[in-house]
Amino acid sequence: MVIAYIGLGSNLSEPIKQVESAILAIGKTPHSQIIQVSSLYLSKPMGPQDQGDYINAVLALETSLSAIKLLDALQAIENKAGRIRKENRWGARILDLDIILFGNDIINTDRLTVPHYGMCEREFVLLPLAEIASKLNLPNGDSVNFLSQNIANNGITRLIPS
Ligand code: A4P
Ligand code: MG
Repeated sequence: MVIAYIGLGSNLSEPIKQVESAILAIGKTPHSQIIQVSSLYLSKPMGPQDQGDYINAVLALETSLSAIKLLDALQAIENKAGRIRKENRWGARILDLDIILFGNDIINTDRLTVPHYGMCEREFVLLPLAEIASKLNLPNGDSVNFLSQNIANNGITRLIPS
């Protein structure tokens, strides 16, 4: 079993609902169970600014799937949510599910780069990750807590559950 950290993001079609239903769907992944879920965060768009704010979260999934099988499962959930893959980089999306970390593995294949290539520059990944895993270190030894405390927060806000 490994613990995978999955980043969730949405800025279209009722983003809070998109992220909440994605969490439920990820909970049904075979050979896996969710062990922690961060709060939801409201974040300013990284990339093109002519798009709405994002809802982001991170969850911890204990799984015996391989990383590639987990990616297949996450992409099936994205597709079911109506995700259309477009050319425009960093554009608006109904649902984006990224494997942020997969245990201590370092993966560099055509389909997977883990740790996620952007995780250390993204407050919308580091803050929710530090909320549920403040003692975690990356495979290169960097501390999640340290990284999260030293990143510009770009106006991100943690949503308090109602
Ligand atoms: N892929 C490689 N590594 C991974 C990984 N670790 N996890 C491959 C998931 N997928 C991975 O992904 C393209 C391909 O990346 C996949 O087929 C998979 O084989 P995609 O989801 O189709 O494309 P994408 O997510 O649009 O790619 P890109 O450019 O990496 O987008 P980002 O970097 O995820 O950025 N602003 C805020 N505030 N919050 C956000 O969540 N998200 C984005 C998207 C832009 N701005 C944002 C946010
Ligand atoms: Mg993605």
